[in-house]
Amino acid sequence: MHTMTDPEDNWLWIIGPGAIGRLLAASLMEARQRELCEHETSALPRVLLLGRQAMAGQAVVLDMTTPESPTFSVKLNYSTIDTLQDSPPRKPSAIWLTTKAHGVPGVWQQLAPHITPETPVTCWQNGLSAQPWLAERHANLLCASTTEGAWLPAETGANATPDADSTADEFQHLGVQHAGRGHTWLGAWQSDGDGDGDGEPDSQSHQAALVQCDWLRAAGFACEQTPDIQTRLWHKLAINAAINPLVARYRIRNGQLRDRPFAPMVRQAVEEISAVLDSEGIPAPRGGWQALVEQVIRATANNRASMLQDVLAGRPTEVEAILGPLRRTAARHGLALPLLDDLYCQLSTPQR
Ligand code: KPL
Repeated sequence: MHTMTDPEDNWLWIIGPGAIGRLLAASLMEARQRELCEHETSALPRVLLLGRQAMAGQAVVLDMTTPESPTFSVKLNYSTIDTLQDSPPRKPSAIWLTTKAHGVPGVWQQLAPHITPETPVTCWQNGLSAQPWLAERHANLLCASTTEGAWLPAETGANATPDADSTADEFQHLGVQHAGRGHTWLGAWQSDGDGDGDGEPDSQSHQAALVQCDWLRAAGFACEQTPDIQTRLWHKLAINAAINPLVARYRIRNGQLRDRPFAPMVRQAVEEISAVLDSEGIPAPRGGWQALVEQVIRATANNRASMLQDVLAGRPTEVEAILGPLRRTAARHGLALPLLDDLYCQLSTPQR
């Protein structure tokens, strides 16, 4: 029998077992097992998935369907954030935060006592509220921006509870559907005054970003390290701001934005957004903002956007994380955002 090289102390904590958290956890664990089988060694970390909800045991099975292959299943360690206090697991070598943006402050309060200032923490949130908030509290901060498409199967929605079938083999099963392949950018957060956007090649966070890009590539994701993650985050925010509030407000699929009366609203939203980004010096995409937003609407025509799904499920939305930074930047530059302000107000009051 062969001895497998499998460093015991290389643990990645993924906090937030939503669609992206499950996608990342399942893909990394599958790649790690494959590497161990083929080469008897793997530089990929073990994964501990952390969530709020207690599961049947200290492990779960993730069942993932992918665009190319049948469902595969991987078992991985699971713990609740609440139990970190009582039985702290092995210290992590890195942390990926995959909760919604508004979940970050609560999670951070419970997490901070268990990690050192050197632990690299990567924010995977939409919008631009969690990242600057965390940058004030933790220096070794990375951010990721991804266009991977992942959904929770209906029967295992965000509030899934263990069911009789799923515990037949003693572990609770969590599903995730990898709906479409995309691209991921990863980079060190540059706090104001950190430099001129060309990064600090020797910084801890930069090194961590290179390592984590390797992990993601080994797990099958197209990933690029970037010295300017802020611009990437603004671009994703712009797309989300043009699409999500409108589809959530009118409860329509993305593709319906091409029809009347919505198409002129999209154009107005994009005009308001691009004026804010121009004033902030954020470079526009090559073909312009209108073309980029139209292209995303076309590519995701059949989707119910994440904000619409939150509204329909009665969950808090990411409206603050997405429209909040635009509204604050607009106020700083004296710009009016009539449509986006109106959508912000409507979506900030509880939806029925
Ligand atoms: O990212 C998205 C989301 O749903 O949050 C878009 C691009 C709008 C696709 O639905």
